[in-house]
Amino acid sequence: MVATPIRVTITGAAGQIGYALAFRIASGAVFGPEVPVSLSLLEVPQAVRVAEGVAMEIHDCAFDLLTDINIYDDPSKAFHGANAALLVGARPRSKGMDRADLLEANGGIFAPQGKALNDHASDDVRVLVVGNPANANAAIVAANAPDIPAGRVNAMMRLDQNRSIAQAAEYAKVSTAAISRVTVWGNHSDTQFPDLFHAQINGEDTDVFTSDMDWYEHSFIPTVANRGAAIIEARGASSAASAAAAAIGHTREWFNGSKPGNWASVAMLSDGSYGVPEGLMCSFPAVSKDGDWEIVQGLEINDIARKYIDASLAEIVHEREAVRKLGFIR
Ligand code: NAX
Repeated sequence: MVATPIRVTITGAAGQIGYALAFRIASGAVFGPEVPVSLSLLEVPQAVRVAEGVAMEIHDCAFDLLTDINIYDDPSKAFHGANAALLVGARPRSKGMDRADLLEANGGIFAPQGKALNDHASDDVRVLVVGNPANANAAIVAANAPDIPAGRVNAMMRLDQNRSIAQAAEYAKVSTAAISRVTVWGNHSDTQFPDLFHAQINGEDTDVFTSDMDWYEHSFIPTVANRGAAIIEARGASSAASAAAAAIGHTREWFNGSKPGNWASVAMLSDGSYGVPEGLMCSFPAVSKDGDWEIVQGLEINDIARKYIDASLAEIVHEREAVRKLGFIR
């Protein structure tokens, strides 16, 4: 019997992350070698032609798992029947734009996309927001999609987590595979807090990282927080393949479950855990079980971690108030 294809919508598919993402999803990198994939690409009208070029190349890969690929400039059509939606397309900050302008421009994208997801996606849709400002955009999607269960709209923190793991592994002189339980709390911005207090090496608790707080606070945290800027400076363009790999890692774990004993960083609406006010789009350590994330409970948050988490929370609250003033959430 041929399995029913999973319907995946990628927005901003003509952009650089979209280009790095679509081929890998079509090849089975997220849903595995047994699950056929039907791809929908959403773009703005002026980029539809570029998306057509991307689709031609995907077609030319003759992927065994790809059943069909369709391009849209209308969210209600692009999200029709979607089981997974990766919201990558966003409005970047241009010259002269301040933070409020940026939030307003993106609210104009993510509020209608949230409504379209609410009305047209499959009942089991899972939505990952990659486009920045990711937490604010995800909060706008969630507010405009009341029928989608709260935990099923996430903002992507996985790239920050992967960057943290890579830096930690280099410091400890172990492979990245040896590192687990490294997660990032808060906002996808430079206030994020990469948490090494619960890190493990080869499945064992370790103080390798936290016994050198000078390295932790003055080298590791700024390196992770500023990695995106360092890549732009070196490459002349922002992270693309690593962002796509992060979106794939997040979505694969969401659909297929977490590795036993390991945790993921997931920005989702707070349920009040760890003193994070209910309804804030904040990243927590989480595990995926039966297709849903559960926040890891009972972790000790020491004074140092609390200081960083609270600073990031203050920024999320500030952004939420700005978005509320603009009328995108209540
Ligand atoms: P690009 O500018 O290359 O591509 C964005 C694409 O989105 C363009 O093709 C554009 O036409 C399209 N788009 C714009 N508005 C749209 C709409 N309303 N509907 C559908 N498509 C629309 O950017 P790229 O480098 O691919 O980055 C995409 C987004 O990811 C940016 O907002 C970027 O800041 C964000 N990132 C988020 C990361 C994260 O960890 N959460 C890391 C990487 C990245 O910086």
